[in-house]
Amino acid sequence: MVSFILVISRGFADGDSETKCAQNVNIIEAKNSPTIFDRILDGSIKADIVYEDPECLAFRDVDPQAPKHLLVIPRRRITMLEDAQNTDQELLGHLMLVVKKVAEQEDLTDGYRVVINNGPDGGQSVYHLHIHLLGGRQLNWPPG
Ligand code: DGP
Repeated sequence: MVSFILVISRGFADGDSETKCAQNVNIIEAKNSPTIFDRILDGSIKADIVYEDPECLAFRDVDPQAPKHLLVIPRRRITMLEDAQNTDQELLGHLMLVVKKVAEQEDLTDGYRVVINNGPDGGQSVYHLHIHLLGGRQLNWPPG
């Protein structure tokens, strides 16, 4: 009986580690490939840009999850939050202040939500760090 349970649980563990392994390969590939945001930054793909400065860009999300859904991205690529370094501190602080500025610009006077998706479990799909700014409706908690 004990060995039966061990076999079953080992089976699940192997399945899990295979999935994690495939995810890691995908992340390495994603981190080493250009992203769609590079093309927005170089102007080869159009975006509805609402703010820009020498450090960053803010534009409307192509697949909005709220009446107002914007993305703030650094021009210099950091693939994901977990790859940020101490030397990125000033840039990260700047991005947060730009989020605040864009929220004011978009008249989000009743509040808003700021989200960074990190990695597969966080739902990150574009491996160029970006901050989601969502507002214009009551947002639910917890998020899905
Ligand atoms: P995330 O899942 O956190 O990696 O969010 C990536 C977001 O990027 C997602 O909400 C959709 C948005 N997005 C993807 N491709 C484009 C695009 O070509 N243009 C714009 N404006 N947004 C995009």
